[in-house]
Amino acid sequence: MQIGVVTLFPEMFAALTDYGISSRAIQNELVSLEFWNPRNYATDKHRMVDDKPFGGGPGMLMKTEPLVASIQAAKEGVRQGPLAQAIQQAKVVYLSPQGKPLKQAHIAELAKRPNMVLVCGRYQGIDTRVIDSEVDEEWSLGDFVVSGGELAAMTLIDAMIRLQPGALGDEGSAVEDSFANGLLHSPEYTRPKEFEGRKVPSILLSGDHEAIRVWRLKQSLGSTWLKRPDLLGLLTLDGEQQELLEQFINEYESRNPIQL
Ligand code: 9WO
Repeated sequence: MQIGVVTLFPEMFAALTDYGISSRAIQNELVSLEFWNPRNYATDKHRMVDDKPFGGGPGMLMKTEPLVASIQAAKEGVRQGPLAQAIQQAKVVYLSPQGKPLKQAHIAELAKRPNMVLVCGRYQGIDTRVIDSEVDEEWSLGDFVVSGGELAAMTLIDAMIRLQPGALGDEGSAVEDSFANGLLHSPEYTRPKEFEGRKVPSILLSGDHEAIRVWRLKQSLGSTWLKRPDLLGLLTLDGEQQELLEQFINEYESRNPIQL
C-alpha cells in the first residue's frame, strides 16, 4: 500500500516510521509513506502556507495554492509508484471532525486499497472549495478537536498497517482484536496468578481450551453489555451467544441486586 501524506510537519510521522509494528511494516515494504509539504510549493519569498479567512475572525486557514499544488503532486506521486500499471487513481482523504465517523469495518475496507492520499489540515482547516474540488472522502476519528490532522492521519495509517498481511508477528492477532466480531475483548490476565489479592480465574489455568473459549465469549458479551450496549444493538447474536449473555446478565443481576 502506497500512502502519500500532505503535511506541513512530516517529522511527526517518525512516530510511525521509527517505532514498533508500523516501523517494521514500512521497513518490510508492506506500506510506503511519502510526504508532500505545502511549504515546498509556496511561491512567495516567505514561503507562506497560511492565509486569513474571508469574513474575519480569529485563526488562519491553510493557504490554497500551495495546498492544492501539494495534493496534486501527491496524487501524481502515488500513481507513478513502483506498481503504476496496476494502480488506480488514489482517493484523497481528509481527516477532520466534520468527517464521517470512522469504524474498524471502514478501516478494514480502506486497508485493502493499493494507495491513497491523506491531507493533514492545520490551523482552522482548509477552504471549502478545496474540499469540494480535491477531497474524495472526509473521515473523523471522533467528536473532538486536536491541533492538526497529523495525529489523526497517523492513527488511521497505523490502524491500516496492522491489517496488512504479514504486519503482525502472530497472524491471528488482528482477527482476534477488539471489534473483529463486533464485541469488546474479554478480560486478559498475565502473571502473577494472584495480584493484590485478585486471582486469575481458575478456568484460564485449566488447559481446557473449549471451556476457555466459552468463558471468553461470555466475558466478551458481558463486557460489551456493561460498557458498550450500543454495539450489541448492531449485532445478531447466535444461539450460543444469546444463552451466554443471558447467563452473564443473570449472574450480574444476582451479584448486584437492583436497589429499591
Ligand atoms: C482550529 C481553530 C482555531 C481557532 C478557532 C477555531 C478553530 N477550529 C480549528 C480546527 O478545527 N482545526 C482543525 C485542526 C482543522 C482540520 C485539521 N485539524 C483537526 C483534525 N483537528 N482535529 C482533527 C480531527 C481529525 C479526525 N478526527 C478527529 C479530529
